[in-house]
Amino acid sequence: MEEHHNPGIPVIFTDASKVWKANGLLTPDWFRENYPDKLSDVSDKVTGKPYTMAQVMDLVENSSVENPAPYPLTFNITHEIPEMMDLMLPVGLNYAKPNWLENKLFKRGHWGGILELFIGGPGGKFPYVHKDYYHLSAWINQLYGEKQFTVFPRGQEEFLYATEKNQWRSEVNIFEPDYVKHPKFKHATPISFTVGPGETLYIPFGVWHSAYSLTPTISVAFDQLNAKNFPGFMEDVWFFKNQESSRPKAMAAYAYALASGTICKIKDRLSAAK
Ligand SMILES: O=C(O)CCC(=O)C(=O)O
Ligand SMILES: [Fe+2]
Repeated sequence: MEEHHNPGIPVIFTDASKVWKANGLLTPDWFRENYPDKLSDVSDKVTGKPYTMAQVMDLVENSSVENPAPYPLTFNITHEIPEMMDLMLPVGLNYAKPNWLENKLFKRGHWGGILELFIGGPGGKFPYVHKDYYHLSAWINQLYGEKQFTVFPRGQEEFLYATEKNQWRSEVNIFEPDYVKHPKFKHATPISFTVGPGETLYIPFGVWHSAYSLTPTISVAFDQLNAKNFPGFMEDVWFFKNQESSRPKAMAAYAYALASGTICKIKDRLSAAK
C-alpha cells in the first residue's frame, strides 16, 4: 500500500491469477469451443450487429499493425457469461481486499462487481488515455498474450489536456502526439511496460493510462472500491448522476451510495477488530 497504492504507482503481480482456474486455460480455441455464440458489447460497424465470440477470435487472430481489429472487444462476463465465474474465484485473488463492489449493496446500485473480458489483436490501441470512472482502482488480469500499458505518474494532468466534455479522457494521441496542439505533452513522462500471461496489473485510482495489444490478447478486468477511494467515488456519483438524471434522482443515488459505503466501512472495522 505504501509503495504503490498511496503514491499512485501501478504494480504487476507476476503470479496473482494462479489461484484462478482460468489461468492457463483461456485461449481463442477454448472460447471458440465453449462460447462461440456469446455476443460482444461491440458491434460490427457495417452490419450494426454485435460480434459473436467466434467472430471476435477470428478478428483478433487476423489482426495486424497495418490492419488492426477494433480494440477493445469486450464481453460482460458477470451478466452475459455467468457460467465462467467459477473459473475466476476468488475474484479478488486474495489481494484486492476489501472490495466493496463485491458487496450486494453495490451490485444492486449498478456500480460494480463486474468482471469484464477484454479481447484484442496485434495493433489494437485503446482509443484514448484516461482515468477510470468513479475513482475506481483497476485490476487487469492478463490471461493470454501480451499487452503493453502506458501510465503517467500522478500530477501530470496539465500535460495531458483533458477533453472539455469529459475530464477523465485525454485529447492527446500518445502514439502520434501533436506538439503544436498539445505543447505541454512534451513534459509528460509516460512509462510503458508489457504485461504477459498469468500477470496481473494493479492501477491505483486516479492514474492516467492506456493500453496497446501486441499479440492476440485475452484479459479479465475488475474494479475495486473501499475506504481509500470512497471520497472520490462519492464526488463522481454526485457529478455523473446529476448529468444523467434529475436532481431528486441524483440525491437518492447519492444517499444510497453513502449509506452503502458506510455499512461496508463498519463491516471492515468489525472484521479488522476480530
Ligand atoms: O485495454 C485494457 O486492458 C485497458 C482497459 C481500461 O483501461 C479500461 O477499460 O478502463
Ligand atoms: Fe482504464
